[in-house]
Amino acid sequence: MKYSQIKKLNTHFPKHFLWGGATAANQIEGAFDKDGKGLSTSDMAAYKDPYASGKVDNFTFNVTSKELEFYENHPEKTLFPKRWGIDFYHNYKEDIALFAEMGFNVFRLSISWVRIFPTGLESAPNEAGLAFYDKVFDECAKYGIEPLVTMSHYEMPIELTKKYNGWVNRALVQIFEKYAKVILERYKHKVKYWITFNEMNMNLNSLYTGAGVLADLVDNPLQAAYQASHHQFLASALAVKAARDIIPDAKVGCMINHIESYAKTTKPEDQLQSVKSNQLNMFYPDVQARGEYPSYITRYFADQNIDIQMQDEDEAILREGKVDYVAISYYMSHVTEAREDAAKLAGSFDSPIKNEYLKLTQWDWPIDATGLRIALIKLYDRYELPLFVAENGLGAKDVLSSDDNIHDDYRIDYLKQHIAAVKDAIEDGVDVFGYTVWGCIDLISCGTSQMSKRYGFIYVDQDDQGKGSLKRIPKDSFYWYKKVIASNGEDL
Ligand code: BGP
Repeated sequence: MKYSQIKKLNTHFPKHFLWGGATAANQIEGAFDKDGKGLSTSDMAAYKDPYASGKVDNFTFNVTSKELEFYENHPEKTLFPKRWGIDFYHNYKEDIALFAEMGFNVFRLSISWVRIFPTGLESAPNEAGLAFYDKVFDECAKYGIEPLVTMSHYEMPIELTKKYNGWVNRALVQIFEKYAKVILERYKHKVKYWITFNEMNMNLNSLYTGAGVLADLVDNPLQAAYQASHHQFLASALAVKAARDIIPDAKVGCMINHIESYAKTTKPEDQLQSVKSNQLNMFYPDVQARGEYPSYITRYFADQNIDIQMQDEDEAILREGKVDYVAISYYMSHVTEAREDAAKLAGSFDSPIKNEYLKLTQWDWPIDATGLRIALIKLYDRYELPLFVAENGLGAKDVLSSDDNIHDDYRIDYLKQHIAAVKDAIEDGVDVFGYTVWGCIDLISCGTSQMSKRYGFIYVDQDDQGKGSLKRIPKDSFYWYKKVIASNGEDL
């Protein structure tokens, strides 16, 4: 027997590869005050922020206690685009039908915690909220679309921020566990694929968005980010355990925003920094996939004066709640070098060092399809667990042409390169089982709260002020992706 007969080279996407798109409740649903829903942290993330600056805020990842107080007292003075989304709440049938037309066999969406527990503290869940997702999952089932559900995607009850300052408080662990058990139980016959927390590593970047924490109320934001993350690790592990009890064939994943860090030069110190930056990026799946804190973090915590609170049972909880797969969002790579602030920059979206080989998006995000291949190879080497690309895509300002279409060849180009990179990674031996394009229908941008930063295959007629008919128009990329899916990734 020859080696090649035992180990086959994978030159194609696997037969049952999951193709689809990804969204988050707070960026699409709207109907922010319907059917008993409570207010979430994302309902309090403003686009136009008259209190802080009087001008359009281009980055809404952090909110201070003063801003929150102002928004609560003067909601009429600002814009909260995540309250209106794209009204998926009332258009889900039409939208899912369009996804089906493209051939999706998976749709990633999140459940809005505040539809289920409006303040997080109720003893019983809100039936109307639960019923909404039943309808959504049933609609998916009609077309053979597998839902992949994120339990917590950048939103949580604002009451938990006000009462506990979010995830820095250990009380959140049990509160979340209860929410997780309720949704697992309710949807056990409808949902098999789960992600516990979206991009947990972004806590380092966006304490409010990721962990519901008002950073001005903590002494040391970095310490708070790791403390909040520790509580989310526990909550995630408990949710994994609950999923195994409730849904025997459930697949539960963790997720990070993977930003690969290249060394600026071949200087050994720069190379070392790249190793360290990448370790920090993978710290989250290290804990969630291996079930324990990695040894390198001890020195990092000591260097950064971080000392988080743990309890005796925590190590066992983490060990027993290891995930089944690792999901990533992938948008860009970074460049790093040996410098004082390198550790801080490792967790940040913005890198001050440019990569001369890469073009940028309209929002200055470096476009690097090979970086996706590198990420997949490294993550598989590290965990030998199945991988899922839960987000990837191009945010761009689409313009409606005179024939009322969107000719988004730039998006097709971007996706073509990245899907080819996934295919190459599969040929490199990596086990990737699905790919969902971020914002498969135009939605409210997470970081900027703008509508005009569009990712979709489907255009939604709405502007940054929330004006428009909400009409859905398939873009050129819609027909292209349909062809990609129909050919199982052969026809790019
Ligand atoms: C990820 C988030 C998404 C999302 C995407 C694009 O970090 O999980 O919610 O929106 O990034 O980011 P943005 O909307 O800021 O362009």
